[in-house]
Amino acid sequence: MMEFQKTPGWLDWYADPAKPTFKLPAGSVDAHCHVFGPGAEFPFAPERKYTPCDASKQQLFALRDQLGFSRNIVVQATCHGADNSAMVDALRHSGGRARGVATVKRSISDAQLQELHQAGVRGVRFNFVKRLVDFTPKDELLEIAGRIAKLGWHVVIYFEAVDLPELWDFFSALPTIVVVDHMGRPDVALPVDGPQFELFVKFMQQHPNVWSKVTCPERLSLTGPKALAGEQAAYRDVIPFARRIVETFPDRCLWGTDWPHPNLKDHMPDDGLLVDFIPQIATTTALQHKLLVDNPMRLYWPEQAA
Ligand code: 0GY
Repeated sequence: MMEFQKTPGWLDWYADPAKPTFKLPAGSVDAHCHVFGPGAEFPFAPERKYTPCDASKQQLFALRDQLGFSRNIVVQATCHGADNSAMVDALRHSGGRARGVATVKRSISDAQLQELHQAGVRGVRFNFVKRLVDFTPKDELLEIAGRIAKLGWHVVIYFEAVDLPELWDFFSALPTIVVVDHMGRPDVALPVDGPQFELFVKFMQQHPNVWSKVTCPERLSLTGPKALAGEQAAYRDVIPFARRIVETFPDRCLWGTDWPHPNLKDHMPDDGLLVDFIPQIATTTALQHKLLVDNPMRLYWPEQAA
């Protein structure tokens, strides 16, 4: 049996999350989460940049129920490379309550793509965060995008805000819906109406096929999880950024926990408190319903969407 040693300093997911005070609307979707292994059953990829703790499908489904979600979108984590078996196994054991986003290589066959589709995969992820993956040539990614477009899938992109100018033309050439992870990772120390975030807003304005996950306050925040006396909330520096996206693009935003939160360095969030962050960024019941139910259902379960 393969034994894995976690990356030094690795923070494990929070074992006993609070029951959220915010009651999620019926049918809510956690639209960004992962499974890790377990490594003994689904070994981590040789080319991985980190070795995580285990985070199994059973633990993911227990979290879903504890928080009050109905469904999950399981996104292939880079520690599994292009071996989607742990993610696919989670989809197959979800009773139809999970769909997935895979990582694939150009060498994947049509039959293998079909098999992923049958399991519930509806997208591929292209990752441009240099600490997570090695470079993949753009022509290979465009070829993959062209093939998965025929299945009705979308492309999820993960990049750092400073890299958007250089990636703009490539992203513009993608022929599918394009979903951006974590609002394109803005530097939230900069003004919400400054040039960096304005560029991202402009990117969404100019491309009606682009959606954004308003996820990962715990990853983006510099002020951190502690609500100060008299201050509004945890992760208060992220609120104006996420709120801007939710209010400007109410029909093109998604929310997820990002459980089990890979590569956090200073704290591990209580996922219950992350759910309590939602009403800070989606401030009306109408916006909350779009963010948590209507939008993810339209993208991942169009056959069941209202
Ligand atoms: C996230 C963020 C990260 C990692 C991954 O697939 C991954 O390894 O996505 C990160 O380290 O920023 O979305 O989980």
